[in-house]
Amino acid sequence: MKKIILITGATSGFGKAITYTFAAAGWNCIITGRRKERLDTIATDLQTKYAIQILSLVFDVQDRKTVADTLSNLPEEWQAIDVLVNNAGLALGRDSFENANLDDWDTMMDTNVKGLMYVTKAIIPFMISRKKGHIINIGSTAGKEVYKDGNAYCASKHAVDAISKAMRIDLLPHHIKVTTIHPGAAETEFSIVRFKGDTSKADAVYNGYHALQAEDIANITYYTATLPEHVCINDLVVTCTSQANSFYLQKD
Ligand code: NDP
Ligand code: 8X3
Repeated sequence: MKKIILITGATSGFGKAITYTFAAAGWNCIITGRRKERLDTIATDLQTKYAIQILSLVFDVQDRKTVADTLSNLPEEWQAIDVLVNNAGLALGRDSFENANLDDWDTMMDTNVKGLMYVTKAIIPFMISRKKGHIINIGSTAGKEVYKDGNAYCASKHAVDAISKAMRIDLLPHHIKVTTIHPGAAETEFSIVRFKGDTSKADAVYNGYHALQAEDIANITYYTATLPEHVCINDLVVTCTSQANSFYLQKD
């Protein structure tokens, strides 16, 4: 029987690359995001290329009721989820505490923290009933160190780190693995979103060095998800070779 993975934020960046990697390996994929057209295009492409099934679900992870209604009522053949990747997330703005926008703060907290918790809460009953499962949360180096003007984004990713540790303890009796992957700077649509469409500011983030690519994180996610049943990577910090941590980035 084919394995099933659910990926949030599959329309772009890490989530899209993770979807392609698992689909190529023969996994059936539940893909989610707010942009339906992108999900439709990905589903058509993958189902043409590979002998797999795709279930596309359009929802905003911030919408607690829709998340619960949609995921709790998954078609029966899609309920045996082996791996959940909580990837949907974003940064909005890079402003000092006193200048930052409250709506941006709310969106980051509601998406990166509460959205991840809503999705997980809806999926774990399926894993608990099967006495197995693997939750992979995408954190960030911003969840390990706080950098200037990173305030709420860093706080949201520190929360992901803490929630992941909490999940790992609470879900232990149910034999559910919890892995957190913390990437450093990676060239996706992340900075375009952060700088609200200002592509010159976004491009500048990745100039002068070879940043992580979405496929790097997809390959690492696949590795962590395909280890033997008794092995769990708990916590992984991954940067490109030019980055030591949030503070040290070598641009030649
Ligand atoms: P992208 O902007 O390329 O992708 C973000 C994904 O999240 C999109 O698919 C988007 O889908 C989805 N998303 C955002 N908000 C919501 C929402 N409210 N509801 C549902 N889906 C949502 O960025 P990345 O791939 O880089 O980001 C993925 C994750 O990786 C994020 O959690 C980010 O914080 C984290 N990260 C990124 C790093 C980087 O440097 N790129 C480094 C470390 C961590 P849609 O818009 O269709 O809803
Ligand atoms: C994204 C990486 O360095 O912008 O999580 O925080 S960084």
